[in-house]
Amino acid sequence: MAGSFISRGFRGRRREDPAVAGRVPPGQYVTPDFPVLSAGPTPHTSPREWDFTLNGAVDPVRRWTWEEFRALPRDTVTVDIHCVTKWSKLDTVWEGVSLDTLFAGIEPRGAFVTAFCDGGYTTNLPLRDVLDGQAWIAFAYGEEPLAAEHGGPARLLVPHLYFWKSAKWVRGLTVTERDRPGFWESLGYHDYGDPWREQRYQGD
Ligand SMILES: Nc1nc2c(c(=O)[nH]1)N[C@H]1C(S)=C(S)[C@@H](COP(=O)(O)O)O[C@H]1N2
Ligand SMILES: [Mo]
Repeated sequence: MAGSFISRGFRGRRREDPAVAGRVPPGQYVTPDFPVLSAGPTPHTSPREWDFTLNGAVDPVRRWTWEEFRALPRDTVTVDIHCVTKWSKLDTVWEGVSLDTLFAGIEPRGAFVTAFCDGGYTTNLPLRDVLDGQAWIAFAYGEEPLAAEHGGPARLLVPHLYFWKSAKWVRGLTVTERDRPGFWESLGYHDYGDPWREQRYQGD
């Protein structure tokens, strides 16, 4: 009897499981793990060299040093994340600066952004998907500074899209008038990547 009360937590939950019903997009399973998925080696940029830039079709261009960035108002957010390789992780806790804070007082002249990163990774998103409380530049995970393998010192966090859009080691956003495919999007991943519509690959 007693054994039946042992909680399995979210370990290996299938999306049909009532405990997670409505929170797991089609084709995904829930994992307690936090896998590392990187297309290349992990860059190590010290805070002294790190800055964050908003450029491209924006007026004015903005740049924050690490110190300036860390002095900005921050949010703590608890979100579910969904990787295109089919794992989802529920209730992940992050701390970061909202993109609304970074775009305050900036006049964008384009409807798209490309995130760029140390190591050369890029990913594209509609500008409207990173505003209105939907995206952060996260510098902490689970109350600890963000580990380098997960994108530290800072990564983009856009939980409502597949996790490849959440660019690790992010150094800035370029606003563009036309949508320009990023790294995975050029290799056949979906341009937008909505997990609830299973937009994994171009044509989905
Ligand atoms: N710079 C950079 N960002 C990246 C990637 C990458 O290879 N380089 N991989 C993406 C992919 S495919 C996923 S699923 C997530 C994985 O993040 P994690 O390693 O913290 O789980 O980061 C995304 N951001
Ligand atoms: Mo991924």
